[in-house]
Amino acid sequence: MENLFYVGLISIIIVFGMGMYFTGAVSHESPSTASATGEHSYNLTLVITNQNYMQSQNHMQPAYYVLQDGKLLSSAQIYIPANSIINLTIINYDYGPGTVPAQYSKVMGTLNGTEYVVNDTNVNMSASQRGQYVKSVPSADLAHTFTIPKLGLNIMVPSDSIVSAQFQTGGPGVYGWQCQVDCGTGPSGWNGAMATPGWMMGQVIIQ
Ligand SMILES: [Cu+2]
Repeated sequence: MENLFYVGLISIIIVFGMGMYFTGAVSHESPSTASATGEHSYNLTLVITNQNYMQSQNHMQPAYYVLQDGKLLSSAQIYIPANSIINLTIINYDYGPGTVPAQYSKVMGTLNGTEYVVNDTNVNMSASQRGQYVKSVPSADLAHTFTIPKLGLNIMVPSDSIVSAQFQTGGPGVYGWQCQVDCGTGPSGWNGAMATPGWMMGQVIIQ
């Protein structure tokens, strides 16, 4: 009985120590935490605004930004850590609808294959409207996606919503991200923001 007590005590000390180690090791990065298992996790927050003037198109266009340290930064290059759980939050001030290629009509590549969607968060929110886990979003409600095709990651972003999801990164690498909803300019809707880094596409650098 006494032995069990010490085994338990030592386990607690080891787990606590690892937690402190990981917390300390990542404290120079923006919001990061260590999960109960000691696995490195990282909070990535993206913001989508509309009505950004794009000079080359002479047109207002939607754009993704990275929210970091209280500032909106370009999404042309998004940095996330390797071998980590990424806690992704997308705050979307834009509306749809738009069309998406069939292969991106469902949530993919997240833990449990779901994402958590809170609609209409800026007004009229009540406890009963506080969001739901979904595996897809009807195209009538869809404004954008955050998609990393080569990683099989597809996050669907409804109009005027906040979306959260978790996904796991592997080793280091550079991957393209692209919104898959035709929210740009031109006959296909794939010009303008859809074809411009830092607007509806860019790179994800896993390091
Ligand atoms: Cu888009």
